[in-house]
Parts: sequence; structure tokens; C-alpha cells
Amino acid sequence: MKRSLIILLLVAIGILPSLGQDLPTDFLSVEFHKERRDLVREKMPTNAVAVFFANPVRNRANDVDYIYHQDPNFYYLTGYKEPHAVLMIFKEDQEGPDGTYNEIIFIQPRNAMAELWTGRRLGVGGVKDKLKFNQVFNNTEFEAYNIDFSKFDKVLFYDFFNDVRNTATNGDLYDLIASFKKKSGYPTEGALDIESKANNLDTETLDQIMRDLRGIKTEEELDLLRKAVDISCIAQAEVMKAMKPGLSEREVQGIHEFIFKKYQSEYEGYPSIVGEGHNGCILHYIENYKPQISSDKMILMDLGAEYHGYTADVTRTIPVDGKFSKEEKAIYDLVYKAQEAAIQACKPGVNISRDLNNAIAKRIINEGLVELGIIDSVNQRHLYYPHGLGHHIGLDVHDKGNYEYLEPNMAITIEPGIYIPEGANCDEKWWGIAVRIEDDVLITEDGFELLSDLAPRTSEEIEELMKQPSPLDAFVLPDLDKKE
Ligand SMILES: [Mn+2]
Repeated sequence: MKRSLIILLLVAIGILPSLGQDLPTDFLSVEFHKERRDLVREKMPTNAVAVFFANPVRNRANDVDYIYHQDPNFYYLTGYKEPHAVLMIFKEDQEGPDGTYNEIIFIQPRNAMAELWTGRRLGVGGVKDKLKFNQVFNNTEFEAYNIDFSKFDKVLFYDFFNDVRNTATNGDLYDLIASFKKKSGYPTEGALDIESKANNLDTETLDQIMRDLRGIKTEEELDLLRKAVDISCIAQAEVMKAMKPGLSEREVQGIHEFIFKKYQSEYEGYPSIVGEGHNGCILHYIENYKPQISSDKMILMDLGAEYHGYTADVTRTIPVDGKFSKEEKAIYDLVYKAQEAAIQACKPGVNISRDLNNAIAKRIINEGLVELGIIDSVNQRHLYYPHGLGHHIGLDVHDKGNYEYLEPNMAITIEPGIYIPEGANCDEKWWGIAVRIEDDVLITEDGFELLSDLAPRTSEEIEELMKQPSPLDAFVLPDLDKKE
């Protein structure tokens, strides 16, 4: 114990080399991040600077914070995973005391005491060495950093939400934002007004640049995304084997998330949604509170592993007892039919909303609902399919990307659903049936590639897989109530 504590201390103050050898090595490369910054610079207007801030630290309660997650734009451009940092990318070369530069980053300083508690920091040396930035300073130096923002035609940044805590530490994100506002002439009270928008402050252009870039995935990104999707699908398949009446929604969530972690996924890309029966009608049901799921219901499971920043988004809906009832199968097969048709139509040039949803998925669902007698006409307004068909995935589960038309190397979801709540205006045999099938699709030069093919999709394949035993069948824990 004592020895390990001393080692920890030595590492924390930088005397020992970092213990990095046993860490994963398949993160995005330094070259990737640099190339992305060069592409931002290329897309910037002339005589402009782009300013990116790290994500804030979020407090959970008292002295416990939520696990820190870097702002995806910031991570995409730097690889830096720590808070309290600001990055500036200049369109044109700038002259400084140490020569010419076109980017500069301010990061949180090393601090032996803080690192002992919360983990290693890269510090200025680490950012130079590992992330290959030349101009690196501690965030405490930003306030005194001499920059005349008024000389630029455009100062590009994302507007602020005024939700950042001012901590006792000098140079924290609150201070960085305050210094930037002061230096750039941003109004000290409230948000940006029309008047200041008339000057060189621009809070719109940067997001379009980031959408253009992040919406098209590189091979390096796709390696990570494929991994996240494969892991999520393997989890869905394993849960199909392990599913049985009496499990709790949370336990089902736990099986998925255990498998994510078994494959070294750091996080879930979004709060896991596991809803039995009518709970599936709540689109973002994350309470997952039902203690015992019933044999006569379906369970909707929408979960995504996040692997090295990239998140999958896969949904399967399965019968708890392994066999779809007649009504469940009718709705399931209809959603599948709509989804499969939309997937098959994925290719460059098409529009998700107009060409894939309205012309295909929605039409098929409405025609099917008429056939089943659930609605009267294909044009009837209803809320059984109330959401969009799909979205980009990547560093964000609802990733940045353009939606005008699909292009090669875009990664999107296709996720139609039908949700019939209790008391709906149709035969009550349909009540409580909620189905979503969500798959992840890569757009290729001439069509698409289904990324999420490791989890069965058709009702027949699902029933077949659910017959298989699971190693979890034998996993029995002591009963808490029986404790002496
Ligand atoms: Mn989704």
C-alpha cells in the first residue's frame, strides 16, 4: 500500500515516466487531429481566428463531479481530454516572440496535489510532446496573453450558455471565457446582441465548418466507430440469449453495459434506454425502473457503446419470452419492412427526411397501419411514429453533419418505430406495443454498408437466437432479503 502510494506520488509530480505503456494505443492519431485543424483553417474566411473552448466540468453533488467528457469539437481538433482549455486556430500566420505560428493552445497546468486525486495531466510538456502542439501555455497565462481580436475580420466561436462555474482555481474555464469576452469586446452582461453581431464576432460560421468536417468520417474514425457498433451489437445478441421474464429493466441495461466494458468501451454514448411494454412508448425512457419484466411483453433496448469517443446507436425490440405474439409480430414486421426499405435506398445524393422517411419509411408504416386497421387512411394524422428516421453518429450520438443529402463516408442511423400507448384510439389488443429498430449505416460511393449486422434484425432471426442458452442463465446471486 505504502509503496504504491509513493509511486503514485512520484508519477504525479512527474519524477517517474508515465505508466502509459499498458494503455490502449488505438486512439485517434496525432496526425488526424493536426489534419483536422488544417482543414478548419482551410475552410475559414480570410483574416479570421477560430476559438474553441473545452467542455465545462459538471458537478453531480457536493464534492463529486460527473465524469468529465471533452467537447467533441475540441477533442476532434486536439486529442486533449482535460478541462479548462482554449484553442485558437488562425487563418493566417501570426508573428510572435518565438517566431511564426498559426495555432495556440492554453491548457490546465500540472499540479501534483490535484493529480494525486484526479489523475495525470499532460501539462505544457505533455501537450507539446504527445499532441505535437508548438505553442502551448498554461491557462493561467491566457489573461495576460496579448492578442488584438479587433484586427481580425472574423472572430469565430460558439456562443456561450452562461452555465460555467467559477471555481477557486485561476485560469479555469470561467476565467478563460471571461478573458476572451473582455479581449474580444463580447458584451459583459447577457448574450451576444445584434449590435455586437455587426462587428467581427461570428457565432454561426464555425458550426457550419464543423458540420462539413465531422459529417464525413475518415478511415481512422471509422475503425473506432465500427468497433463501437460491433460491441453494441454483440451486447444486443447476448441479451437476446439471456432474456427471460423476471429480469429487471436495470439488470438488462447492466448486461449490455457489462459487455461494453468487457470490450473496453469507456462509456455509454447516451443514457441507456431499456423499456418493457408501454415504457417503450417513452422515446427517451431512461429510468429503467421496472423490477420484473413480464413474459407477455416486448422490451425495447436502445443502447450505444462509446469506444474512444465514438458512439454507436443500436435499438432492438424483442419479446421477453422469446416468441412474438401475433400482434407484436405484425407491428414488428411492419417496422422492419419500413426500415429495410429505407436502408436499401441509402446512397449518395438522397435526403434522409424527404427521400428515405417521407417517401419510404413513413409511407410503408402508414399503409401498414391502415391494413392492420389501426388508422383509417394513409393521410390520417397520428402519433404512432412521432420522430425522425435517422441522424449522424460519431463523437456525438446525434453527431454534427449535413442533412441536405447523403455523401460517401457519412455514418447515420435508420430507426423507424411504432408506439401504441395504452388508451390509443384503436383496438386495445394493440395497446402497449412499442417497437423501434435502429441500425447504423455507412454511406459508400454507390450505396451503403450496414455496420450493425452482428445483431439479428428480423423477427424470425430474433426468435431463433433467443432459443440459445446464455452463460448468464447460471449466474445466480445471493438474495438480499434472506440475509441473516
Ligand atoms: Mn438514434
